[in-house]
Amino acid sequence: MEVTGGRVAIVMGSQSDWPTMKCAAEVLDELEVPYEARIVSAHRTPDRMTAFAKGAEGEGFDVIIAGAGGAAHLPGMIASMTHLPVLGVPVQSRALSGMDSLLSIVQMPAGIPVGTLAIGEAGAKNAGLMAAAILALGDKELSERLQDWRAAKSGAVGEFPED
Ligand code: RP5
Repeated sequence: MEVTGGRVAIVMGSQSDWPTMKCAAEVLDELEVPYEARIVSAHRTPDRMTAFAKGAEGEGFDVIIAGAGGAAHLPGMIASMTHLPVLGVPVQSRALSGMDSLLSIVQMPAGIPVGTLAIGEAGAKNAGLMAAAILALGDKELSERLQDWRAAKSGAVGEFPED
């Protein structure tokens, strides 16, 4: 599901981040949470980043998921320009396997928080789930869908390994 001006913004520094960040989109689709995905680079399109961050609330977004790799300034820069919750996804980089991304995103100075998830696809998926959990605080139907989703995942775990 892709709805312009949806409640979750998924932004990423590059087209090359999309294979990772679409894991957030997929889980939001499963939970029927509207989102919009955009490419917003802190380094290559700083004006676009600023316009996005300053306009996000006015566009109707409630939560921002921001993914970037390498010198990953995007989540922190966005967080500096909006009071909306920002969830950061460190994209796995080629040179340093995402450790550079992780440390760039997680080590925010006190006062400007970024909720940092794991490196790569697991982090993107969990960012989608975290965004849904935040929205579910004020949305009983979404809360029920999220609880059902989690129960289904638990129920799918076998008790014994199979060959
Ligand atoms: C970052 O640089 C992006 O978030 C991406 O993870 C990384 C590499 O970008 P490309 O060179 O693939 O466009 O800004």
